[in-house]
Amino acid sequence: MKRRLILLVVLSAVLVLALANFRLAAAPKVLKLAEVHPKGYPTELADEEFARLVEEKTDGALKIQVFFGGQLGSENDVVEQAKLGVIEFVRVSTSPVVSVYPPIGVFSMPYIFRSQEHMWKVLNGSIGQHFLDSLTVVGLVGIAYFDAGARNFYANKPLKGLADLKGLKIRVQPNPIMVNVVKLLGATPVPIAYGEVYSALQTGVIDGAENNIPSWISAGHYEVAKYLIKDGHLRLPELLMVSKKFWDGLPEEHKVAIKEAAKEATEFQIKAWNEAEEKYLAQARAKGCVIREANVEEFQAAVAPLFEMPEYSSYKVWLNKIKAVK
Ligand code: GTR
Repeated sequence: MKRRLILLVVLSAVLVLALANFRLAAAPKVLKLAEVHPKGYPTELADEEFARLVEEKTDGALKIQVFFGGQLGSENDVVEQAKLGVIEFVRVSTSPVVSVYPPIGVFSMPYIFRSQEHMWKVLNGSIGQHFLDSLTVVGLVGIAYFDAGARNFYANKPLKGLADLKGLKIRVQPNPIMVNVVKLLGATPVPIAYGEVYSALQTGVIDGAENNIPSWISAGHYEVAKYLIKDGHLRLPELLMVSKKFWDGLPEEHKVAIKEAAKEATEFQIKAWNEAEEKYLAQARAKGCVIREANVEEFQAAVAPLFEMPEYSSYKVWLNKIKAVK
């Protein structure tokens, strides 16, 4: 009887251990996704939707946690970390990618998209696919674009026209093309990370910045810089990318699931974006912000020499292709 009891105890212990082991083996892998925007911002909402879809499509095998609000670092930092495989997914602007993959700087050239529709035709066509695919050479896998609307200038002083930008210290993303654009417009470019813009405005390190209306409002920049001039110099696509190091170790069915999820997340994001643009514009008006329409031709003429700079000559072929997309 005693022997039987001991055997039973031993067998139960073995069973418990085996079950625990099985649980461990089947536990979903938790993956990181870096996002600079706060919770509820349209790209963050799309990241969450992407995470939900990936979990659903991989039957719970892949679980993505969205680290919003820049918790994992600046966009330039997280791009580097994704290259190393420390972070699996990043949602960033195409701008910080220019430092690791200069050809994508084509999208940072000003006034190249005629409208939101034109941009999406380009991104959904062979040009967009080319740039997503070519990121693998630097250790990144591009899986989707998101919408970031159009960027405009804003400052702590009234901006009625190009002349008002003269001499102002304007924050730009750490991207050499934007440095040149702002110089050509007569202002002083100050490249700093997104997370530092608010305090730089408050302390007077900068007089203004440039971004889309949802960022201007959601990051609180409008509190210090309430004058915005709508020149729409950039429609800078956002990118959702995977670390190639991580990607290469995935089974084929998970790659397919991630790509499908990214496609659906893009559709979701565009809708969220369009709603957010209206919502934030209404907020800007309610908060007493001053929004003026720019004489865009005046701005375009000022930046025209950029297109003749030798460092951007390799962009010409792509710029012509983009222009030709009807
Ligand atoms: C926003 C973009 C962010 C970040 C930011 C910036 O429009 O969504 O990813 O790039 O601009 O200006 O740094």
